[in-house]
Amino acid sequence: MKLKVITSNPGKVREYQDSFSHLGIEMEHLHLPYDEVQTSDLEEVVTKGMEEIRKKGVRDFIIDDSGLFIDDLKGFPGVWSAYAQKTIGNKGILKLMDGVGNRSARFKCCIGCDINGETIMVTGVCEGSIMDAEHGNGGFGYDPIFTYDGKLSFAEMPTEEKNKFSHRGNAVRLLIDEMKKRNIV
Ligand code: ITT
Repeated sequence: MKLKVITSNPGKVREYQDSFSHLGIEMEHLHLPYDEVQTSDLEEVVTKGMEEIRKKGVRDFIIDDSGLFIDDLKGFPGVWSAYAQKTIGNKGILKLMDGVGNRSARFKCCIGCDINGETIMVTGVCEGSIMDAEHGNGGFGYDPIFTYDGKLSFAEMPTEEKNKFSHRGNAVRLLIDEMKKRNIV
């Protein structure tokens, strides 16, 4: 079985490839830009994105909308995570966190999957905190400043290890459960 991963982000494709390889599902990277509606809801972005992609006649695909939510910044960057990463970047986030006592944060990942004519939507969360500086060269986006265990950043872990604990890894496990219930895998 083949699933298209529709994203501009090759890092996401690597993570999906690692998560699905044991099921014999092959991931194919497809660049197909779709509108990411401005909303406070990851699920809404995914629902609208899936509608738009289906209208183009594409089937059997995955999209995900993810974000980093920092408690002391009232959930910022949250749904503006892509914009904040492109503009202020990790250094800008660290600056905003200067002197902040509570560094708790969570990553969320909402996956929308179109498969065999069915729609599956799941959301995975990973609780953690913002580190004091950037650590590691792996991963992508906010990985160098996020730690789930207070020790290593996601950028210091191989993909396989990040997937064990990450928001996307947790969302994929929920997705696979749903696929099993529907006898897709
Ligand atoms: P697509 O929308 O094209 O899939 P994107 O990178 O813009 O790719 P998102 O909108 O889902 O993806 O992500 C919002 C931001 O959060 C973006 O800057 C990502 O790099 C970052 N991000 C998402 N997942 C992440 C992860 O697992 N680790 C670190 N940063 C992540």
